[in-house]
Amino acid sequence: MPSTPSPTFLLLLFLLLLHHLPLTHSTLNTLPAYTLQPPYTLPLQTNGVWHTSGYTSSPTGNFLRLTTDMPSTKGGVWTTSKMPPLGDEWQVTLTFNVWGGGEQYFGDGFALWYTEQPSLTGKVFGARDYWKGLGVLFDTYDNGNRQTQNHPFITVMSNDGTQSFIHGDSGIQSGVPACHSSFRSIFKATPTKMNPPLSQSSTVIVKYHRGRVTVDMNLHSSDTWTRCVDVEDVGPLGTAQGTAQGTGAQGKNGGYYLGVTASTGDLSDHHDIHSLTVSSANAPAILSTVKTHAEMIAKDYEESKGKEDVLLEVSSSTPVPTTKENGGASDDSDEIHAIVEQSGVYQKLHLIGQEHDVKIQNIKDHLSEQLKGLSAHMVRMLSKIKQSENDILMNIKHVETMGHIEINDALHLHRDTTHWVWGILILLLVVVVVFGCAWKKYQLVKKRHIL
Ligand SMILES: [Ca+2]
Repeated sequence: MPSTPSPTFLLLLFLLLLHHLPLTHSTLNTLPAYTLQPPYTLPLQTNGVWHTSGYTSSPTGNFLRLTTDMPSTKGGVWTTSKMPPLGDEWQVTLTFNVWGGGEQYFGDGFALWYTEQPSLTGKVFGARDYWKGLGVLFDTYDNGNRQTQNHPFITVMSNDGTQSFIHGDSGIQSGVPACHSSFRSIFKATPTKMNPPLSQSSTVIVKYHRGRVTVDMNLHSSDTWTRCVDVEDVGPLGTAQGTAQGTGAQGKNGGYYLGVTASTGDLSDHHDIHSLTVSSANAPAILSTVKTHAEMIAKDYEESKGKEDVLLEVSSSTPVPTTKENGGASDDSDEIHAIVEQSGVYQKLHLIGQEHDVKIQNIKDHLSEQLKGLSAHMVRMLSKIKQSENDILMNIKHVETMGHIEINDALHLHRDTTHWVWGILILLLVVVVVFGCAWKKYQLVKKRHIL
């Protein structure tokens, strides 16, 4: 971030920001100081606004992992102090992934809290029971119906400190609004596959408006938003009147603590938080002020510099000229710098850049998974080929062994047969010679008698 960006540069930043701002939440302004977004390092670099607890980690820096897929863990991320008063209309947008190797049984889940006190541990998804405030509970394990799991369920529970969240009761507490929502992904080892892929994270928007709480879900980066819960007459939730400063300002009528917690029990899952944004109608609408000041300062700056290459100038760290004509501009520039920093322009641009990084990382992860799957397949194929080769060699050896025995037997038999034949032949030869001699002698005797 340049230390002394020029007014024109600020104006360009502002216009770029306006281009990227969601138009659907025009009445709500973001409190940038309370935004959670990658890259993450622990401890969190959020000027002390957020802190993590328990098993929370950030293996890649692209998300906060509240729990890993291992039993009996708890993790969370909470605001260090109470939120500024959010007024009677505010919302929290949370992007996340819940996933693990369990195909039928998994748990326990996570929760988004807006409560009077933070809670770093407890039996309700890593936070304590009997809380005061709002809990949006993402329950992935049906404690009460273990034969036919019907979860995950999302439950909205406003509590005055006297109610207990019941894990049993078929997993859905009587009288407490809830909806079924398949926000979980399953990792299958064989074949290696994530379904749905982790690149398709889910997003929930929890909105409070004058006692009405709505929960809207976008599952796995789809094009569809689904109204999950819509409940009226939710009690006051730290909504005392005042002006949210968006910079951690406190007041005796301040709001509640905001937090996200997760837990695992006998069953487990990864609970990953990608980003969190808080918006409030009570937050100062400083963007229009920024625009007015930015336009004014940019105009003065342009007039003072003529038609030079402004973009080239502002890209350098050259300070804004402080001539007599621009003295007022310099003061305004400091003011606009402060306002822009408070408005979260830099943070928003940084977020845009990070979103691209996250998408690229997701593509890399996806390709890596595909490669791993292909590699595993190749290893299995090579193993089968090797096994077939061994079988063939064994068969050849067996045939050779069998053939050797038969040939030896044949040769042996042949030798035996030959030996017997030679005896007969010699005997016949002797008989022939004797007969020949006898015949010759007979002829001589016969010839003498005739003569
Ligand atoms: Ca449960």
